[in-house]
Amino acid sequence: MKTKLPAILSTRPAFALVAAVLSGLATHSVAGEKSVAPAPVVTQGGETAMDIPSDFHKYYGQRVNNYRDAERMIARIDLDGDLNADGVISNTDPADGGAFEGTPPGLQVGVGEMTKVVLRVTPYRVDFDGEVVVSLEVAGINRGDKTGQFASFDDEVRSTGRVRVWKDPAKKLLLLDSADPNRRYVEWSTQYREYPYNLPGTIPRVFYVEGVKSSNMYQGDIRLLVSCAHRKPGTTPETYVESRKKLLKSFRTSFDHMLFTVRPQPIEKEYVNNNAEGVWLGAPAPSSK
Ligand SMILES: [Ca+2]
Repeated sequence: MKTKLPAILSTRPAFALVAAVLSGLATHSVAGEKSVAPAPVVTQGGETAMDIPSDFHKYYGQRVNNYRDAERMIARIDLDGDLNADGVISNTDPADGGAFEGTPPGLQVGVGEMTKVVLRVTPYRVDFDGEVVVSLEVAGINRGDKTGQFASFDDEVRSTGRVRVWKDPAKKLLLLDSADPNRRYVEWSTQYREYPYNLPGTIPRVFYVEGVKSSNMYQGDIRLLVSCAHRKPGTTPETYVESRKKLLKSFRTSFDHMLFTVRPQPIEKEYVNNNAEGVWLGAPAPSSK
């Protein structure tokens, strides 16, 4: 398994770069320590099929010429978080988005800590019948296997970190729990006649990701996926979950994802605005050095 890593990692430069840095750190710490209690081995792991959007929707990979065919999407959807841990979620700062969202470790949250994530939906069209469905789902990634899949749900829960996703910072409304098979998917839908005008009241603009159990094998072992899709009239939410993955659709499903790593403790932050936007909750106050 380990001998395959370099080949897998070299398929994406960002992976290779991060892996090189991490392996350097690992070597250094091993050389300097003797009698430290064995800590969980958290490594970069390999890139998996779950790091590529085509695992979610085949249209992405098969219709190359339509890759940027925005006209076939109902809306653009975008997840943003404070990946560089400075207390600000910036849609224009490359350090808060782009490749960093999909490269381990992704967004790092400590056990007992919560971080705000922003969901942006940009409507493209209004000329359709049916509903617009925005979904949010969580899954663990097996970085020891190219498919990213685990043999069983129990295996996944045992092997990965655990997050809960809340709609509010007071933790009153739970949206997702990666370790609860009944709380891995949540959706919001809106009728075409109202869309996009009722968007702010229907679809959450922000939510909060809480670290519950640390990632004990691989970094970036939790994936949060958002999608925006068209649901035809007459489709029930029950049949929709499977039917949404099929190829023949009136509109393309748009999606975005972000990787998470849960650390045993929160990482130290260097806030540029004293966390004025409440991006981090439950994190220790930054040191005054
Ligand atoms: Ca930031």
